Amino acid sequence: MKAQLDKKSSLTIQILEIVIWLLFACGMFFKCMYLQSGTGLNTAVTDPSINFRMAIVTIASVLIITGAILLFSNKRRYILLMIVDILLSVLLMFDIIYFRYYKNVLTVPCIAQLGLVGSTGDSISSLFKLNDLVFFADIIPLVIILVMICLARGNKLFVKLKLNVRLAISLLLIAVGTVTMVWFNDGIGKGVFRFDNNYPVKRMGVFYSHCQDVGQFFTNIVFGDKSLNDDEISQITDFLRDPLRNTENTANGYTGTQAGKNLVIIQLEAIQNFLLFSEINGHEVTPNLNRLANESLYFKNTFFQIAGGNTSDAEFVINNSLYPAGKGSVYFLHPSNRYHSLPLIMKNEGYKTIAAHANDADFWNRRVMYGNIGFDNYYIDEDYDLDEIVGWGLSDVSFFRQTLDKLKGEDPFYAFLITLSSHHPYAMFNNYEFDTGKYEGTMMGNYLKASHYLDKSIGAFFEQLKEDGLDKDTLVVIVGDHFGMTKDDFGMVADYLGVPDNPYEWIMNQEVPLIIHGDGIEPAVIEKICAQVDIMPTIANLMGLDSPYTLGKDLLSDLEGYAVLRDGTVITDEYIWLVRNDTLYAYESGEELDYRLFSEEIQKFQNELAISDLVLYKNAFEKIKLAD
Ligand code: GP9
Ligand code: MN
Repeated sequence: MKAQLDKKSSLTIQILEIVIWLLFACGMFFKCMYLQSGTGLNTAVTDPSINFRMAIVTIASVLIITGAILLFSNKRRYILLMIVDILLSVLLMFDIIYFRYYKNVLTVPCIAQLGLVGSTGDSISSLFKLNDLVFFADIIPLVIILVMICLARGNKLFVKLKLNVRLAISLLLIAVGTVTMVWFNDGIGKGVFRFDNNYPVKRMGVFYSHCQDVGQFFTNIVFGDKSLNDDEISQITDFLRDPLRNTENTANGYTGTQAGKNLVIIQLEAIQNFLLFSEINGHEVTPNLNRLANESLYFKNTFFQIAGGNTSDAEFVINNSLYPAGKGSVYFLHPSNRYHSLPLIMKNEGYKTIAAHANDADFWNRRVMYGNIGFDNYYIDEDYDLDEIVGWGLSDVSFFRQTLDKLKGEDPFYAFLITLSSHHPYAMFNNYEFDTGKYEGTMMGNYLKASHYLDKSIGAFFEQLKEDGLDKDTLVVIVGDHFGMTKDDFGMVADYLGVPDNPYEWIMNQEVPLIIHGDGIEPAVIEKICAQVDIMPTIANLMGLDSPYTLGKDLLSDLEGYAVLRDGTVITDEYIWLVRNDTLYAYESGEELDYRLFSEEIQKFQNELAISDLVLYKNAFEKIKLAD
């Protein structure tokens, strides 16, 4: 009788053991599928079998993980299973939350900087969806089965598997998984996709992508060879010395016309260009920016170029005319490189250089970076009287008022001012008085309100600039840092603009306002494709300064306009290569074109990213000096 019971319970235990592994492996697979479909990364594009392919590589990677855990004996096997399950589930959940804002899964540089970028709690919770709890749906059944095994075994929480059985199963799983992964690994990261962080996820699944990212972090950043070979040196110098880009050849009617003036760059938080000249219920959302655009040089097709460093990436691109790092924030990754920044150039001209942002000094590692790129002073929250709080901190109105007071008597100065109030998710503007009609109470409505508020602060800034007698002697550049409405919320933007909600309209609207306002500058609307990387050489030209180490181009020269985004997307007045959708669109009509038509030209444009990466990863400006 006892023997029979033992036999029965041992069978139950074996079945339960199998159920555990199936639950773990199937659970992981479905979690990956939830992530991959929830992010839209599995949409069939060039390769129509992409969904099938993603499923197979995901199964393969889950087999490898499962096989590796099975290598461990007895109790350790279960403990490890639970730890791995929980850790991977947390990782996948943060992947999807992060993706909803940044449109990339997490990378090591991003994880490393997470603890350092506080105050993002509201944004994170606004991106979390209840469905995301699915990542933990298997935990309770797993615990129940473990308890059942434990009870059936007379309180012993493990099943002894013979070493040879364990080894055989686990090596089989690892071998099948590895062979499949190798089979499917067809040279990812080459050609027109090589800068797209999502490409490895699409081709090889999310776990492979994380492993590749960890490998790249150690090989490029931690143990990377910082020496430059001759080929790398000439790649950089040939590009910078291109006679077409040489200041002497690109001198134009604007060259030096603003020389000697103060310079103020205002970087607007999360303001997209579609807001300008738009109306809701008959009211302009940005009346002050509209007026300024009409009175100034208004570059109406300017694309932002940020990556994982958001505001700080925009600051970096604008002040250095280099691209940000492909992953993470360049402010955290390369804060002590040698740069030929705008503040350093201005400083050499005898300007006082000031950065101001009424926020924590160490957010985005600004304190370290600003010191290195030549800002004499950096005004932070502690330097202001926090007399009016909006959202994250000091209101933009008060920020501008107090900053202008600080600038009195400092001229000639270069002041780089970063606004803060209009920060995602805009919920604090819910009760702000600006009628947003049918969008009232929605993210879109609050975004319109936040933008209206910021616009009001810009109006007040210009009034005070005039009152202080600085308006004639100051060149003011206004530029947005990045998107305000995430890609997932583009439906509301499309509705607001009355355009279809599709990837072409989305990319066409990833533009920020760029306005250059200065006494004596004739107003003009510039239609050419512009990018944030072009701002520094344009300002340098207007102020009559040399900026030979810039990757951007003077927007007032005859050079053709184009924008290269950090993921390898290329925009010209002819086409848009939208890398994340693997689609080439005609710029004007949005008609789909065969990307092979332009793939060589696209790669030529993308090469600027490779050059910028060399400058960052190898600290190349420490080693390269262009001949005078
Ligand atoms: C913090 C603020 C952050 O100082 O600039 O902006 P973000 O990068 O989150 O847009
Ligand atoms: Mn920002």
